[in-house]
Amino acid sequence: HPEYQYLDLMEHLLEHGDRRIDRTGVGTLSGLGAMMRFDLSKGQIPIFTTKRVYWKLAVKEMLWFLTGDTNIRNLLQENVRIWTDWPLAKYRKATGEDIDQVAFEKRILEDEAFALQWGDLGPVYGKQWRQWRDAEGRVHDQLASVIKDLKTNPSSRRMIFHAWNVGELADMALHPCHMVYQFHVSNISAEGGKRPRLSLMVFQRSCDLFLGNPFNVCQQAALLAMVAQQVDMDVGELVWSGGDVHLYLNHLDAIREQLSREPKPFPTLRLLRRPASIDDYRIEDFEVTGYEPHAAIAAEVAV
Ligand code: DHF
Ligand code: TMP
Repeated sequence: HPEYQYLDLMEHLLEHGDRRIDRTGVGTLSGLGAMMRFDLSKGQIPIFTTKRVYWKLAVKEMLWFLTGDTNIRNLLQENVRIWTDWPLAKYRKATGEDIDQVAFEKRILEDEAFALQWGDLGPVYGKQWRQWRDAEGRVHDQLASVIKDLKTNPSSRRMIFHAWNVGELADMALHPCHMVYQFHVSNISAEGGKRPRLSLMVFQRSCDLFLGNPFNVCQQAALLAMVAQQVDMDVGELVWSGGDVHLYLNHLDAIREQLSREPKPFPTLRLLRRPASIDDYRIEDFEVTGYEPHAAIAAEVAV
């Protein structure tokens, strides 16, 4: 079962990870360099089954990246609360006010001026994917360029979008974690005849394996399915690669519980509609069937 790539990586880090400090102060068991490959050609989607993964939150986060937006207000309107901790920490630090998460989220939702001032994460993923600003001030829609290349020059080895815009890192709430996306097309021999097959490789420089990774691989598979649909190709493989892959020390009991469980089959993803462009997908377009995971395992995110 392909989920063992994930479980084995966590087990490896439990046994051999380097116990070290990290930016958040929580501490991690860490290693450098990992890869997981998921064959999605039969319509599967890698939503891990050994704990329940809230795949709609992960796909909604991806749809939010695609809009180019960077304010948590639009996430909160979709009931996605995974990014609140960072603006909240900044607000508390700046004002000294001891506001709780629920009250802060309410204020972001109800007060547009407050959201503009305190809800923005800076020029993170969506901004860089859709509106990368270069040294001359020109703006580049990297995702649109990739889709254009896929349609006109699919043998290209330059179909990349990248979030690590060095000049803007200091303004981001968090530096990009999943930072390089590279597309690749197979079945494009000169003889033709076969339907081209689209694959995606991602490089993630830093990965919280227990909390972040299940969201990341699921949403990246969703992106691959959307782009393949837009360019009329079949789906091939998702190749996920990680730089600093780590287990937070406050997740270890949760991880041991997860490792005691047997994976179940991956569910199937179907796109119910063919939207006119990559900008027109909605969460209702994603149908996931056959997802019967083990129970959720709650854990604290390190801020
Ligand atoms: N920081 C750290 N330390 N780890 C992360 O994974 C991470 N991810 C970020 C931003 N900063 C991060 C964005 N993605 C959760 C999942 C993904 C995510 C942030 C948080 C999370 O907490 N997931 C929970 C449940 C979420 C919910 O129900 O709202 C989970 O059990 O999957
Ligand atoms: P860092 O910037 O110090 O590396 O911290 C970022 C943390 O967030 C790190 O634990 C990786 C994790 N992370 C993910 O695993 N996936 C994500 O999508 C995001 C945004 C963060």
